[in-house]
Amino acid sequence: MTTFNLCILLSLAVTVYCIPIPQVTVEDERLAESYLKNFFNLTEETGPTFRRAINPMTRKLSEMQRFFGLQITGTLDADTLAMMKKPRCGVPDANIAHFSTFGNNLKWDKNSLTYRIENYSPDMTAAEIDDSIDKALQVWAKVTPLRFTRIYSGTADIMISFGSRSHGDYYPFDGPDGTLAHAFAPAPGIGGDAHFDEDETFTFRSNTGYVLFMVAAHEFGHSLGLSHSDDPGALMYPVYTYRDPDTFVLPRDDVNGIQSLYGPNPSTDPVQPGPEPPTTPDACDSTMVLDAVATLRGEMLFFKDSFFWRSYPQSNTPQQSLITNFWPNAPINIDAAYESQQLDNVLLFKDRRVWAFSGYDLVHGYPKSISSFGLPKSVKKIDAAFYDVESRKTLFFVGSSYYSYDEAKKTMDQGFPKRLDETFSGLTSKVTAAFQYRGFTYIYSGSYMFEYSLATKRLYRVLRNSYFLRCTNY
Ligand SMILES: [Ca+2]
Ligand SMILES: [Ca+2]
Ligand SMILES: [Ca+2]
Ligand SMILES: [Zn+2]
Ligand SMILES: [Zn+2]
Repeated sequence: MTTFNLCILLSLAVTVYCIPIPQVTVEDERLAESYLKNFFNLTEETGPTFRRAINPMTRKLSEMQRFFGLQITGTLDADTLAMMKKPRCGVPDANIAHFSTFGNNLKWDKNSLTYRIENYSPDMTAAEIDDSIDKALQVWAKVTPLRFTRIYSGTADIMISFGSRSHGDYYPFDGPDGTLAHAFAPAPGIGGDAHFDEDETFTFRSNTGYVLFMVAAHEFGHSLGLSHSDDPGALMYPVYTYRDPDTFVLPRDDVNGIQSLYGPNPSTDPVQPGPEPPTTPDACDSTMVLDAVATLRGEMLFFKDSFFWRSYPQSNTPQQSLITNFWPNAPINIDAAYESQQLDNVLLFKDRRVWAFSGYDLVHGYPKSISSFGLPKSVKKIDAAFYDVESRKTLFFVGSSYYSYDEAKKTMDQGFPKRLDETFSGLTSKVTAAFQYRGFTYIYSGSYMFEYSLATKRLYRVLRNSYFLRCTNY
């Protein structure tokens, strides 16, 4: 986990100081080459190469950048390198699409499958491993006619084992981090089997180490016939993300994928069908109401549900991630966010609480109550917030009024709350998000965005979400 955090910070640092091409070491180049070979089918170059032809490395880098929603540069830039260093599944990212299958309708031709746990990891108790494996299979059984029976000897359809480095197939593991596990598509023999890298530290439910339930649920998707998805909210996204195993619900993209192979669960209770599968917010949805918008070291962050998009000024492909992928301790479905340039922190608000992050780390002493700013106790939540570079004040929007906080003195300014329309002409309904960018102040109300200059107190334009958060369907 440490390396993971470190390299993300590295990518941030590079963005901050605007170094266009990071120092790429020989080691990084070697990593990139093996990553593209393993996961994007990069083949060794043979025969004559022509100077003008597109270098296969460039082509595969672009393919990978497209899959992960990174800026497509075709070069080994900092964000691409950071993505390559994230812990992930060992199965290649063969097809570029939302949920995908292995092709040729590769699936089990029976709905009753057997599984066997061949050995245990010392990381967890046997009971915890049994429970994690069982729950991971039930994730898929809940939404399909598939049923799983455990056997204790002989050969099961899904043989489950822990091993390190060379472990009996042609796909050796790589030591700590990197590849966490891999599994084989439905077929006799090794088909359907799932292997876990014993050099990882697996856990039952803590967010230090890798939650075995999450890794196993993903691998069993492969065992049943699913390939990787480019939907960052999908369980079948190739990169590991911590999620709370107690509240996990299989996302919509994965439900669609597995049901395209096996159909729905015939025994789902039509009256109480269980929680609705979560869907990933779509930047192309023009009616979307963002939860919050903030800047972070020159980038723009757009928050919605469990997700946020990062948008780099020089790029028009915003990258979508789970909030917890960046800040494992952060809340989701937040109310407001702003960047404190004084402290170099980003602050996230939800209900009466505020979290401050420095880079990717929760600042000591947080979460705190929002009354620590001096807001009256009657304020139960903040609708939006932004930091005004000119006056060094942070404005907090609450209902039809707003408060002003002095970042330097750390006190609330006198004479507030003020009515919204005293300062922001034309703004008649509730503020949903706000931020400042390149001298202009953007106040969101629903899916509309009002562009103001605080210096001239003028409303310039009324824009749509898509002005900054570009829809990049291709
Ligand atoms: Ca098998
Ligand atoms: Ca590994
Ligand atoms: Ca909001
Ligand atoms: Zn996978
Ligand atoms: Zn293996």
